[in-house]
Amino acid sequence: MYIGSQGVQGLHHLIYEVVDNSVDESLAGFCDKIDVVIGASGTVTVEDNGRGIPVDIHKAEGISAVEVVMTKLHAGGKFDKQTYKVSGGLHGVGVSVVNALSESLDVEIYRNGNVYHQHYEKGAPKGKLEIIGKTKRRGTKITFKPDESIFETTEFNYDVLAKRMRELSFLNKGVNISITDEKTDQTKEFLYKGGIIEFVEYLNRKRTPLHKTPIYIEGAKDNIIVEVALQYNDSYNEQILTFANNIATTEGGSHLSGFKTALTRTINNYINASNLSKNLKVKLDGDDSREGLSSVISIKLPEPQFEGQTKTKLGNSEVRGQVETLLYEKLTSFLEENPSVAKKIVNKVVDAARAREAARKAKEIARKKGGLIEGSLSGTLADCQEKNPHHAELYLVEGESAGGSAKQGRDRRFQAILPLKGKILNVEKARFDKIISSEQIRNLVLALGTGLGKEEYSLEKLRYHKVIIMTDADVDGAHIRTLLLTFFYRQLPEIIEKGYLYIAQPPLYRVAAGKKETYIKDEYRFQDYILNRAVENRELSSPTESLKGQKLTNLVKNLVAFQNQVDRFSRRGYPSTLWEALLSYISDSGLRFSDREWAQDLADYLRENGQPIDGPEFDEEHNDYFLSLTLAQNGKHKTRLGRELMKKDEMVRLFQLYKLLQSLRATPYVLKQNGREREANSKEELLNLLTAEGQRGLKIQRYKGLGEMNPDQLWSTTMDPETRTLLRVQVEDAIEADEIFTVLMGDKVEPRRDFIQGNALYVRELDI
Ligand code: 0RA
Repeated sequence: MYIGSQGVQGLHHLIYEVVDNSVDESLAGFCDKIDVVIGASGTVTVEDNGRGIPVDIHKAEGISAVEVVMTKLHAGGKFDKQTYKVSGGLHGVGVSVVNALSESLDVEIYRNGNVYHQHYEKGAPKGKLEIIGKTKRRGTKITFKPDESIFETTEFNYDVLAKRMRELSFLNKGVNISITDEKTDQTKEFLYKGGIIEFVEYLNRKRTPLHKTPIYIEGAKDNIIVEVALQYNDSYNEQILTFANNIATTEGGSHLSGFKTALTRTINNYINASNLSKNLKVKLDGDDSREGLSSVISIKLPEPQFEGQTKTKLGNSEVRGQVETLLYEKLTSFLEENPSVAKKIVNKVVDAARAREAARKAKEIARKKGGLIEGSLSGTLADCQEKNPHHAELYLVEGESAGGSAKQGRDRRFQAILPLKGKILNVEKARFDKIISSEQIRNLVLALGTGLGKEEYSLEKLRYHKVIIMTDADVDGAHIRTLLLTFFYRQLPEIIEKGYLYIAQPPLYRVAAGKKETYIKDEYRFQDYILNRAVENRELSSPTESLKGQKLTNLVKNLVAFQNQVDRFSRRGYPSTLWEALLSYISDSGLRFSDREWAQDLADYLRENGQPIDGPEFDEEHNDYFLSLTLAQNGKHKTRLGRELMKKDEMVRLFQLYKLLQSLRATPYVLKQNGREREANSKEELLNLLTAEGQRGLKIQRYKGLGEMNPDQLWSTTMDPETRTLLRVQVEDAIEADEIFTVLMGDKVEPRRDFIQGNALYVRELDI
């Protein structure tokens, strides 16, 4: 496989590959805008404002240059080797591989005053490169749909992609990169004129930096370009991100070791040269010089060698010395020229060395008490019989009473229970010596078996490969869960990385109809349950049709899907009344945006129906007409209503659903049951009516505490492997995660308040 894997990573690489070509175009100085859009049903569009892929006939091949780029392996972007191709993706395979792995691909090029278009399927051109319109701009737009028969999944992960796009714009200063997910309506735009200096400021922006601006060092030698930015903050965490040719080298490598050596050496020298060293009773080690350090190292080199387990370790040995020398020289002069900054850094480092010494002593005391590995567990853990960690589970349960229920309800053969007494220590605000003197943490670490801290910790000793956090669905539960997540993320990150950490999902609802009670996991299933009840023994009539039973069930399903889509459009500012008018018009007369009269009639019809429509206007890039629609948000923003919108997957789907809802074309709708009749006059009203009817006679309880369940219920709803749902904790975006932990658990109040206010809208229900 050229793209690395058929899993989600390989899928993402398709996007990276295409984007890399645009980034190359920007490195060459011709492009400063790249837009990535994930379509609602699996397409991806990458558009840039570069020179546009050449369209002339390629002499050797006898076909257009675009077609060569799109179909020949390793043709990549550029033909001339002179161009220094820096990004080139992890495998640098070129767009032709993306094309070959795509069900369909469309390329549009804006060049020579023309718009060119060509369509491909599974890598093969279907038709020639054609001129479809006129334009004044330049650039390339590639839309592809990954082949479902090749990839295990075709679901893109927005957060992962957004993280990568942000990274790319930090690493390539001045390029504006945006990413939009039309499935979830998320969008982000990145532009960093300061490059990696801003990257470091970003890493530290929720922290308190020790010096105002990051230290920036750059240099180039033998075709290798080195850039380093660093800034200390008052936390105890080290965050160093390294890149080679825009690729994250998470396993480090020669650039990182050169950096570390130089940093320690420079600071040591500085301390020795001043008279500070007399007051310092302990010797510095490398870790001390990196406490509270945020840094980005980015290097660009002609032939990177990637090694290591995940091929993310830079191998080129010549880089080590180069980074080391450059950093040593420039950092030494920086410290000499900026004594006040130097003083702050040195104080921080000396402080770290002293704290390390204190932690060592605290550990010794802890060890005398039995240590963090062999110590006794003060009787709280109810262990399981299973000794093989693969099959053993540990539940971390909030509160003694839920802990008691869990102990009774569990399967003792493989499930261990550790009840937690109230809140655990917030490790974000504590240094290591304090962490290991906490009783709760000692118990937790003893139960896990791994030990803690550099010298002692070992993942092999972990006694359970499922560690499951089980807390109440209220504010306290969320707080305890966050404290535990903070602990694992900061102190035992490998448990998360290996996928051993889970969150239990107690049911959200208990509904009782008479004596029959049911537990329901989530909102989605709750809605399903209610609507199923709503259609039982009921009949729905419209002026044209009457439905019941399975037909009615199907209709309601489609209605929910239709309404969900309408809601999503509404959130983007489209009027919710637009669709009924638009879809009924086009289901009668078809889609003919190249026909001026048709477009004029459509505009008139929509205006008659109260829609804020302008146009039609002519689109010379595509030789057709479009209308303009004013979006509800602040009444200013306009969008095009034309061929492009109607071709979108989500529009196609909405239209399909509309057709499946033919029986609802005329109003009013009447819902009947045993002579009871209720009326609705729109699809939206009908859905509200069904929801209300479905809840009649039900006792609905939204669940709060685990304590509300007896041991049997706890077992069958939350702990039984056959029926339970567990959420696996994954860190999709380490930078974002770091930031959230810093904000939520750190000691700056301001950013925490902003975070809470900013996210309050996303909280559906808050039980206090
Ligand atoms: C070959 C040559 C030139 C540009 C490109 C390819 C190019 C490829 C891609 C892929 C996505 N966006 C792109 N933008 C440009 C140079 C063309 C010239 O000299 O005008």
